[in-house]
Amino acid sequence: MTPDRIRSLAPSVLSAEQRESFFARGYLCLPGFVPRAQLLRLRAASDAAVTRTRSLVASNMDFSLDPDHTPESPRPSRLFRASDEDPAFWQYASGSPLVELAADLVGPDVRYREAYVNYKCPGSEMTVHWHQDFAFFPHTNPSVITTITYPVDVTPEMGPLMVLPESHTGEIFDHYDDAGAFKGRIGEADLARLPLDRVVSLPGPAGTVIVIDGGMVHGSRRNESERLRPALVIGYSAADAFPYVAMSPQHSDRHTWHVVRGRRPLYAHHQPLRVKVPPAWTSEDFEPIFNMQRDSETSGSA
Ligand SMILES: O=C(O)CCC(=O)C(=O)O
Repeated sequence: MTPDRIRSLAPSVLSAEQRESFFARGYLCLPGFVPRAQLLRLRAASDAAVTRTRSLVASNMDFSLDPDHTPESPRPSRLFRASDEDPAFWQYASGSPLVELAADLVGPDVRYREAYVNYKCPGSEMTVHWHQDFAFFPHTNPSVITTITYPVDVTPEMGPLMVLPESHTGEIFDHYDDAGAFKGRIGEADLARLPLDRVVSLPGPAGTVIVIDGGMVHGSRRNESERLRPALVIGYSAADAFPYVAMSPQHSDRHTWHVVRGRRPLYAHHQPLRVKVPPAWTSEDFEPIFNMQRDSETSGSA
């Protein structure tokens, strides 16, 4: 699906202006997007996941934990495969209004990718350095999006998502280091070429949904507040965009790569894009983004 084909179809949850703004700027921030009842279910599911980490002493296939996590003072950093972990997450990821939002942006046939929750605990060092999602899972065409839902109010000091508007129209940067290790972040030399003074921070009230293009340069700072910052991340693509590599076992849930709206395509749509192929994402070489980014800490912080 190309933007021109998508434009020929009327949007259902966005206005035509919002859709144009997404194509031009690479992101939308939609406060109040999640209906109240659904928001309460998501918040309860997120809280219940935090409570489940009380039985854990170390990270596992379901949760990544902060180094100072204890069962008495639970400090998760990521819930993997949220759609499998709680029906509330899958109901949200596979239903309206989120899938309709995806359809407005990638076309009527929508492929689901993944769902996970990033938790930034108060006092946590967790920073997400500048990166582009497409570098983690390149597809045969760029009709790939990520949605971020805030189940609670996210204020500016809580480490909200930050985006560099229009960066989705440029190149997909190298996310490997000079030694050939995938670092999940854009290197210093490339960052120096980017107008990071134009970065936009996106705090928002509970129920805000942010959607970014797979090529968007984005990241987030640490949580400087006393409150937990959960962010539910759910990805989709046009159904005719096929991934080059499998998802890591940590991120691959029962529904990964399923078409959740419209029809399963019989042909892939190809659009040439130069992007390095990421690692094979076996369980052994997979690390959550903040771990793989951490051992190359430099001034390129978000
Ligand atoms: O949780 C965040 O602030 C950033 C999320 C993100 O960019 C990611 O998980 O790739």
